[in-house]
Amino acid sequence: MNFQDKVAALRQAHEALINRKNEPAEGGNGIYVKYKNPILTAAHTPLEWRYDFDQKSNPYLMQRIMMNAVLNAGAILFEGKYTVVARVEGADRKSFFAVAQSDNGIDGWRFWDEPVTLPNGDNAPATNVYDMRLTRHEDGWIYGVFCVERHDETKPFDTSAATAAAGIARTKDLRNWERLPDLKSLCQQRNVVLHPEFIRCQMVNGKCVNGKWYALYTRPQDGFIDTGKGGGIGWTLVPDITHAEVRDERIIFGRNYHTVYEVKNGEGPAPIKTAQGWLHLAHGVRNTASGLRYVLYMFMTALDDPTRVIARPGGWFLIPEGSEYIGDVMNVAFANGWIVEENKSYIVNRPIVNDKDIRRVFIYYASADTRLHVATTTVDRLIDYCLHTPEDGLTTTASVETIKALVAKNKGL
Ligand code: M1P
Repeated sequence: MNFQDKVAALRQAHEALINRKNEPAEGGNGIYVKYKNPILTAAHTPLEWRYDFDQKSNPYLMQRIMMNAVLNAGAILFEGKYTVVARVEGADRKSFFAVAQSDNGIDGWRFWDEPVTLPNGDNAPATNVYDMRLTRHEDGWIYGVFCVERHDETKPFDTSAATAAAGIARTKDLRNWERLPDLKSLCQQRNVVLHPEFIRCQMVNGKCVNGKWYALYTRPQDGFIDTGKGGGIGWTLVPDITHAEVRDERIIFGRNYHTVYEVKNGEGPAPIKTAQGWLHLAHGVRNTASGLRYVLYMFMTALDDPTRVIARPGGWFLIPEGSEYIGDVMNVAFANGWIVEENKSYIVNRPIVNDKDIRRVFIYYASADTRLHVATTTVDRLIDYCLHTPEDGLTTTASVETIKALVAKNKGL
């Protein structure tokens, strides 16, 4: 094959991959539908990022820049398209952000021509950035809050010692990003999520103090890997997002012995507002003989107080299954993006039908830190899941009693 034919074949195969239709996977649990194919992989990244198409400088048509993975993505509806800002990781282990869009949220995902150019602002340069949570805030900006990783200069001889902070950037068009100062915090933070609404009432000694604060979900950690005494999903209010600092941080959903969030517990994407409360998707981590296991779980908080947990379904909600299990970091399901469908006029006008919130939800989750998938469901199903899945009773006895109660109910039918 001559050079031009090779280029044509490469382009044809890439287009075929991008245009491949996705089908619902068989089976399922009635809560959500998974799909047969991942929506984005390293192979979906534009060929121009990887190949030098100049025959003179690349006569063998070799990949000059290799891509390793496409994973944890922030997600948003943007100009009528399902849009993710994905974590793309190159062969050099450096992650960067890249925008990809689809018309239906399930297939046809295509990256924009270039990765995101993220300015440093006044912050020290980062070695690595990842896991951007997107929040369309009521102040009119789209915020991206992400992990900023730097070498820990207090340990010059430890080449894997790192520090994690939350970087904050905002945009109106996903092309031009204004970088704000990193979140100031006394401990390490790398799973920080901006709540979409201002908090206008802060309870102090049982009394409401009126104001207008940005609210951040945090995940305080003593070390880069070690959680230490860091307790789980935290909450902090910030008067000025352009100088964000964790002053008062309290844990709203902690870690717990022998649960799926025993070792780490962090908020996933920004929560979804529903008539019955805020829906939260989060990750829980436990340790096993084969390393950390990351699963997704859900909870709900009160509409008038996003810190008050009102539903705590027990156990995991979504795990890596089958081939999802395998990849760079085995046994990991991670999500920092979901989209609730709001752009269809029939849904905007009639979101509640027969007491059910029929808006579709697209959950973007990555498996094994390697590829990005979608699972679809509805707001109503997620509420039903949260309100009617039994809580974790925290002991074997309690779990058995919960199962027996269900058996007895079924026998009585
Ligand atoms: O490898 C699993 C995850 O590990 C880190 O997550 P966390 O900070 O929650 O422990 C991140 O590197 C994340 O991207 C990755 O999916």
